Amino acid sequence: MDKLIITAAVTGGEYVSKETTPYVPSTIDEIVDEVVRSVEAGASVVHLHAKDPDTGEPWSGDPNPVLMEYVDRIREQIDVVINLTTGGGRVGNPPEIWDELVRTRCRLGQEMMSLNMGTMNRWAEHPTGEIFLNTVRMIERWCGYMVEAGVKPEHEIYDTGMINVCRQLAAKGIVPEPLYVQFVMVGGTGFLPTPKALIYSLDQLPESWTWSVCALGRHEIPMAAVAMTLGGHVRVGFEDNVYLRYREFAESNAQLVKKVANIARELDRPIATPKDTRKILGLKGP
Ligand code: KMH
Ligand code: ZN
Repeated sequence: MDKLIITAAVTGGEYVSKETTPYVPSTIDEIVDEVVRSVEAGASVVHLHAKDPDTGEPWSGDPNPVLMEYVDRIREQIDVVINLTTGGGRVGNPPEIWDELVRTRCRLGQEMMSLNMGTMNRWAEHPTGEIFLNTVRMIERWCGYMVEAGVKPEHEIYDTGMINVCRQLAAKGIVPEPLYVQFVMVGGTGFLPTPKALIYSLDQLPESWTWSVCALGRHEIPMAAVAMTLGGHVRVGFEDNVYLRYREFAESNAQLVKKVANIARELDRPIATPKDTRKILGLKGP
């Protein structure tokens, strides 16, 4: 079993702002500090969305200059694998320009990017509306941009049908195998966050592929524990959950990272460093 890759989704993503919790980082200093704390707690990958520094809402307009500053500032502070979003960065941008925004975003110095593997109804209110648009043609183009730039796609899977879209990408040679997939267990309009749903999905995954799990809210830590025992990797952080325990806000993403790191240690599952993670996922390095 590989060492455990812990991803910290520190910025709160598209749905968590200062209105949700006062602890979500939104200024660049806050975000860099949360990244450093999360890496010191055991994270080897950080996943980032561009945020409005005052409100913590998703950045409206071209997110790339904001994300580039995050990458540069983080690189000055600490070694970590950086994963930039493509599901985010749509607020205030018409779909006609998403392609160009993503193509440009492939070259900000990060090693990984999220790639959402299908269109679905959103599981929460969002400024861009009810539909989370990811057509097969978009996915194929964006995947091509990532591979061309030497960036590793993290294939976000919200339902089993999306595993087949991953298989088609590999079969068409658009992305080299083994793929790295993440089961995004959002409940609501996607996977129910249950061990049964995960095991059913794993049955359909080619043996050589590596995988991670993220689940929302109170399901985050229990599903992380299940994933760890099954040999998978985990994602935690304010993008998926803002509570340390029932009705108690986590004051830092690092507290959530520490929780899963402690569970891993009790399971004698060593935790991957950024260097280990680059080896496990075949990353080119910063
Ligand atoms: N929002 C998460 C549930 C992305 O950023 O493109 C999955 C995610 C996707 O992080
Ligand atoms: Zn995200």
